[in-house]
Amino acid sequence: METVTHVRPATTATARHLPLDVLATDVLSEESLPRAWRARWLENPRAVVARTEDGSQIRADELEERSAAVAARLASAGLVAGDRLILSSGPSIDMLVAYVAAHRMSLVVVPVNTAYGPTEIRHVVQNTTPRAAIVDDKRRGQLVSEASTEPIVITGCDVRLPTGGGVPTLDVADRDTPALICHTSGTTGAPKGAVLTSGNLLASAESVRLAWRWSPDDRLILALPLFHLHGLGMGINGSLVSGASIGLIPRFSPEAVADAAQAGGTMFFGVPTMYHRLANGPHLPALRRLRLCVSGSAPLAAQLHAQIESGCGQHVLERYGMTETVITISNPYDGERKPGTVGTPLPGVEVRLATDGLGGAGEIELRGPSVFGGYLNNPTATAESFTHDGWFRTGDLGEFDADGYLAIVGRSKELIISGGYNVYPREVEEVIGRHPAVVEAAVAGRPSEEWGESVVAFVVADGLSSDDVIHWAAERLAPYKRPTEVRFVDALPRNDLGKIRRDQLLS
Ligand code: MLC
Ligand code: AMP
Repeated sequence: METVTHVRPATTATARHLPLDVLATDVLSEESLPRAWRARWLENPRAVVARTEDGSQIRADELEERSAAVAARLASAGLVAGDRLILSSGPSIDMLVAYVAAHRMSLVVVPVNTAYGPTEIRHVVQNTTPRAAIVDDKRRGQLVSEASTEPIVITGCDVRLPTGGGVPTLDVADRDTPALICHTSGTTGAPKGAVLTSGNLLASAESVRLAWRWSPDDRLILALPLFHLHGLGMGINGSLVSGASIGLIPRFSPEAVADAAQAGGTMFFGVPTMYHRLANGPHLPALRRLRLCVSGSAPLAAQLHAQIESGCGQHVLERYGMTETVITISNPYDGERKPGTVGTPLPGVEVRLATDGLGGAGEIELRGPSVFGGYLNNPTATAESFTHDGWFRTGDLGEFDADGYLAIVGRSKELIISGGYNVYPREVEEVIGRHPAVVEAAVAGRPSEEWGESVVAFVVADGLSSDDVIHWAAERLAPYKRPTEVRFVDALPRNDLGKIRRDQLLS
């Protein structure tokens, strides 16, 4: 059947997100992240930009000065604008300074999950050929070094490198300057590096700043990891362009979030698993004090939404995003926040659905200033991820309701989301399939109240136990990717072409 598309005009939907006193906006007026950040620092140099649980903090003027000093040390070590820099660290003020320094001197930051092992690290290093890595763990530094075929500078987050060489030019990035490469599988295949420009990141941060009325008075409770776009692109970039302050929580727990709320936090951003844990423990009422609670990265069950509302009065604002597009669709700050929907397009974003010609659900396609330009060294995958007329294909299926709110109703891509982390079935299948006693293996996501989905492996093998399979996977994959359950089967379901029917595994 012929495919037609239903276009939702950006103008009306966008208008819902803008404050009443904002008639029109250019989310790219400040050109790049460093220029927008610097403008905020100059407006209020004494403002506290970030604080940690142990009481340490950094002011705007200190961040400006310290990031310039770190940039000078990186330049002395030979790094120049455009070089790629791996950043793999738990949240800390030093890590924030290093991140800001990298953007100020136009390096391209490559965030790496701190739970990655040798194989995962090798893939990222080989794909991005970084000139330097800033890591908070010696062993991880060693893995990066071993994976690199070129000389590479490895340093801790305090960046204790000698000074005295070249002084880099700072804050000259423009909207087209590559700023971040995040790894994701997109709709198919092995992890690819999505290249986001400073303009992409600024546009997204500015649009959520406006839409969520983010102000210098805000204090964000940030317990997300800082190697994905939720924590980094929304939490850090959004706070810095708003002139707000960030309360860094290195390890999520409901208690730590409640303490931060009691200590003056105004906003909390989390994945549904975090809300599930808050809602099923004694700390939920502490959220009542907050101005705004936002959920994203995976679907927030309508039932959990209701449970939170009845437990602490918060109408959680659910939004939608993706590595390749940053945050694009959101429920409104003012107006109805509808459970089970992700809302309407943010300023500057256009959304359409590729349907089968009958209307209803279809693949979500996006266009806008935060949508990336392509994958690193992969023109084929880049071409496949855009339509012939330039819209990005998300691989998510959506449906609009009568008010123009979008509901995510499924995925056309092969992806399991566990606790907000993406697990690509093929990566896990390949690892299990390499076990000498395994004939074949397939992986699917089992619905889970706490995790959203949990990884289940279906294995054809003789003489293996579940523990053997889990142990084998655990030694080769980050912990969140390993199966939580193994089912031994005689054969895997296949279609006429011999392709595994993942959709039939759990039925
Ligand atoms: C941890 N574990 C997980 C897991 N996280 N297993 C499956 N899925 C996960 N997400 C493992 C641990 O290693 C541990 O293994 C065991 O599960 C229990 O650990 P825990 O202590 O209970 O979990 P915890 O460490 O508290 O982590 C839970 C969590 C974390 C929810 C805080 O998963 C998390 O920070 N998720 C956020 C991910 C995120 O930021 N996604 C954004 C992607 S960007 P063991 O063996 O040690 O017991 C994106 C775009 C967008 O998607 O729109 O935002
Ligand atoms: P990532 O590639 O890690 O950026 O993950 C992006 C994917 O997370 C999207 O393509 C969606 O499948 C999913 N996602 C993000 N936010 C939501 C949400 N609010 N509801 C449902 N799925 C979401």
